[in-house]
Amino acid sequence: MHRVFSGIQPSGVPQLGNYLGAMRNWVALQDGHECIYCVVDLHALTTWQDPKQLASQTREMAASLLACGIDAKQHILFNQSAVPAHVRLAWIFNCVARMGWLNRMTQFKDKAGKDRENVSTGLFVYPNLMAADILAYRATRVPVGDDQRQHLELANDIAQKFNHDYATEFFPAIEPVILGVAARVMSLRDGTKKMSKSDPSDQSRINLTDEPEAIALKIRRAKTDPAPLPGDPAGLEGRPEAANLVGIYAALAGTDLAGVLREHGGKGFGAFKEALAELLISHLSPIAEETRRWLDDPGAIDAVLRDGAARAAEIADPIVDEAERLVGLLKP
Ligand code: AQP
Repeated sequence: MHRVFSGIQPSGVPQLGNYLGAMRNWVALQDGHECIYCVVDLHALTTWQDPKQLASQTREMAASLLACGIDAKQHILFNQSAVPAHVRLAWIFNCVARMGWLNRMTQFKDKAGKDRENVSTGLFVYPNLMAADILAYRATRVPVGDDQRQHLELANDIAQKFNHDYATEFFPAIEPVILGVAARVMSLRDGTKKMSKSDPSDQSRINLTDEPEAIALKIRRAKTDPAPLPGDPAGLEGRPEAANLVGIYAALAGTDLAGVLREHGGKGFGAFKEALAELLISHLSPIAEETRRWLDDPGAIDAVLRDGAARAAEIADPIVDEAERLVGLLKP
C-alpha cells in the first residue's frame, strides 16, 4: 500500500483553492492508502505570523481538515512542530540541496517579489523542509495543487542526490498526485494570480468558513469579461477569469469544462454566477458548520493532534535516525 503524505500551512483560513487542489483529494485518498496529513506550522513561520494567532490558526486548520472528512483514527493528523524528525532531516537536506536549485523556485520568486534581500532565509529553504516532511516517512504519493509541482520535482532531486552521495537507495521516488479540473484555482479579482489564503484582499478568495451571503456576494463581484460564456472550452482561451469560474463549477459539479459549457454556454455571467454561488454554498456550508462544531471543543482537536504526533513520530524517528547514520552522525 502506498504511503501518502501532504501538508497545509496554518497561515490563515483555508480557501477554495486549498480545498479543490488538496484537501478534498486528501479525503478521497484515504480509501486504499496509508495517509499522513500535517498542519505545517513551521512552514507558516517562513512569513510573519502573529504569535498570538499561530496556535489558534493551527487548531482552526485541523478543525477544517476534520470537517472535510479527514479520518484521524484510521490515518494520521498532526502539526509539524510536534514531530522534531522533520527539522532534523531538513537540516541534512539543507546540506544536500544546491543554491542553484532553490534559486529556480517560482514560488520563492513570487513570494519574495522585489524584496528578495529582506525575506527570511526560511522562505528560501522552504522546499528543503517540504522534502523532509515527505521523506521522513518515505512517503511515495503526495496530493497537492498544481502550484506545488516544482517543489516536488526538487524533493525528488534531493532524494536522488542523497542516495547518490551516500551510496544508498534509502529514499524512494515521490509521485505528485494532482487531481481534478481545478488543480489551480485563481483569484476572484485577477484570473492570472492563484487564489491564496494570505492575499491581502478577502474578496479575492472564498474561505471555507464564509457565510452563504459572503459567498454569494464575492461570486457576484468576481471579475469577469463582458462576453457571454462560450459553447466549448476552446472559447475560454485568453479569458482567465471566465476559465477560472467554469473550472470551479466543473470541479464542484463533478463534471468537466465541456459539460459545464454545454449547460451554460451562451448565457451571461449574471445567471451563471448565481448557479455557481448556489453550488458553492451547498458544498461549503456543511463543512463550515462541522468546523464550528469542532472549534467548540478545542480540547478534542488538541487530543487528535497529540495522538497523531505520537503515531507520526513512531514512523519518522527510525527513518531519520537511519538517515543520520548514513551521513555519518555519531548516534552514541
Ligand atoms: N489556488 C490554489 N489552487 C489549487 N491548489 C492550491 N493550493 C493552494 N492554493 C491553491 C494547494 O493547497 C495545499 C496547501 O497549500 P499551503 O497552505 O501549504 O501553501 P500555499 O500553496 O502557499 O497555499 P496558500 O493558500 O497560497 O497559502 P499562503 O497564502 O500562506 O501562501 C497545497 O497542496 C497547494 O498546492
